[in-house]
Amino acid sequence: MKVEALPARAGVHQLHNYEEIAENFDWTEVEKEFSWYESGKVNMAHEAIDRHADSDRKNKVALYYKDQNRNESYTFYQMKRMTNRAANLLKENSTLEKGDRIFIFMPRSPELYFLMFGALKMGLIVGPLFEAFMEGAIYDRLDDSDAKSIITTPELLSRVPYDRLPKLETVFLVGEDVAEHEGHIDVLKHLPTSSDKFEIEWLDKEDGLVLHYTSGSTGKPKGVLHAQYAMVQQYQTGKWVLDFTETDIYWCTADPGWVTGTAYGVFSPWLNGVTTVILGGRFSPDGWYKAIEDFGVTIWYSAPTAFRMLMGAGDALVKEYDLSTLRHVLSVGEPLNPEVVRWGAQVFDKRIHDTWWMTETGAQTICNYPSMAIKPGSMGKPVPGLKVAIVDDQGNELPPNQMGNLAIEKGWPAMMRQIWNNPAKYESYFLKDKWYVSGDSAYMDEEGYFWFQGRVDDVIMTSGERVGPFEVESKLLEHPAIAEAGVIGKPDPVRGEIIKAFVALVDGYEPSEELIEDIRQFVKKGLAAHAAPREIEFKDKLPKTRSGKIMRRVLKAWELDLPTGDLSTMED
Ligand code: 6R9
Repeated sequence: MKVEALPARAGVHQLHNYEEIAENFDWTEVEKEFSWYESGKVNMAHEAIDRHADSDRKNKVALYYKDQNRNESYTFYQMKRMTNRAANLLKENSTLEKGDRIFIFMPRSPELYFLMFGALKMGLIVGPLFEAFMEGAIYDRLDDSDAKSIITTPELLSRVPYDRLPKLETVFLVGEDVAEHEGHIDVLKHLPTSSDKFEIEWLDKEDGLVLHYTSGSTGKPKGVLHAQYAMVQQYQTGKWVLDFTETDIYWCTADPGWVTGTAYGVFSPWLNGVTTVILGGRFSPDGWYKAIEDFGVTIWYSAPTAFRMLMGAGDALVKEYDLSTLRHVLSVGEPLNPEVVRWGAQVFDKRIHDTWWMTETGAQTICNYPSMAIKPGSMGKPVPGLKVAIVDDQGNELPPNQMGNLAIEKGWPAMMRQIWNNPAKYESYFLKDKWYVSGDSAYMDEEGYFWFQGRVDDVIMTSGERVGPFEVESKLLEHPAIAEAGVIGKPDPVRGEIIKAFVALVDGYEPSEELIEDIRQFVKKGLAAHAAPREIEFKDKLPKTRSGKIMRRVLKAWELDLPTGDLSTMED
């Protein structure tokens, strides 16, 4: 697919000379922006909060928080005091020390962020968990990482199997009715009386920061460990990609259980001293548009599933809100369907800028920069200072337009530093001791733009034709009756594989043989005959991760009657 480049957006000051910067970029230039460049004393919480609290940004709002019951704001100075209180509370009520693992398992709230940064001030490694996790998922993560502590709520406590976790010493409980006893600490009781002065634990730039568990296509979830040094890339991409300026109001919709919710929910904006909005509670189209209007959001970072759900809620709803403050909209997590891009341009008058990265990369990697011409459907170009290439299975670089493994040259600032407890697994990601192999397949065009094709293990081979499930799903979504679509290859004795689509219908449509035929013809005409699904099955809902990715491996397991594997990241 060859699409004309769109013109660059006017008036943006960063990365106008992408080619030149990308050619010679040296990350030590960015290191100089941090106080540790001189002092050697590193701590994310200092750079993200205290540094601003001790500067002209002291009374600038760091956090706007809103949910059904609360609507609060905290300046950088207030964040410094609250995170100091949290750090003291954690320290005084446990044996926690630098490098110990503490998990956070609770719904979004200001306290979640006080405690997360309080833990970072103590030099702990923080493991964020989705609140939807059930007991098995909690057990696997805490057990694998020998966690010493967890922060949760009385409502979620029953899912923490502390009797089976001998290393788990302290449970911090955030809620109203807390039965405090040995090892169970009532956070809201102690927080107001804890000292608001705290001596930060100084770290080395290679010391641990966050531990995000993520599930692969097989096996148990693995713990991806990031170092403090990730802040260098998280900070700089905030400028280049998110286009942060001093007056922006930024909203990243991701939960901190997903890497996007830590790296770009709080780290990147706060490293840049930018005001951040956190919305609690569940997704609702009205609630989301209202948040943009109420807070005057200027930069909005979300995900394709969310955009698709907003699209499904209809254009009339958009018109009920004043979204005129929005100046930059971005997406991550899944391929951004051209249909969604067209819709965004139409209703927000903004092109949605796609960004590609993954838990393991720790920060944005391939992006559409605001100042660069974009090709809809392309993930964009590599972040300057990173070398990204398409390689074959032996690690040889492939020429433009050839599909292969999307790989990144080892050693970028935010690269994961370990798979917890599993060095062999960590090593297995690298080819020729040079390339980190992402597991995604893609190609690069002559102009250096990267095009996503699929997860390597999801690509379908049907009658000798290679079909990316994403392409078919995108086409299916354009059909008026289809709300969600997931496509897999189903083994077939004749064709190798056939394409099977699982679809959820828009309200008001009913499954029928005619509809199946209509959908098939729609894909045939719109895409290609060989890409039309031979089988179409209707579902009320498709299996998705908490971060919105359609779980094709679950569809495949259903289809083939195989065990579904680890489902801990699945939406409830
Ligand atoms: C940040 C995050 C990583 C996987 C990645 C890829 C998919 C992410 C994408 C995209 C197409 C994009 N992915 N961004 N696919 N276009 N712009 O999502 O991390 O949860 O680890 O997922 O998500 O398949 O390999 P993570």
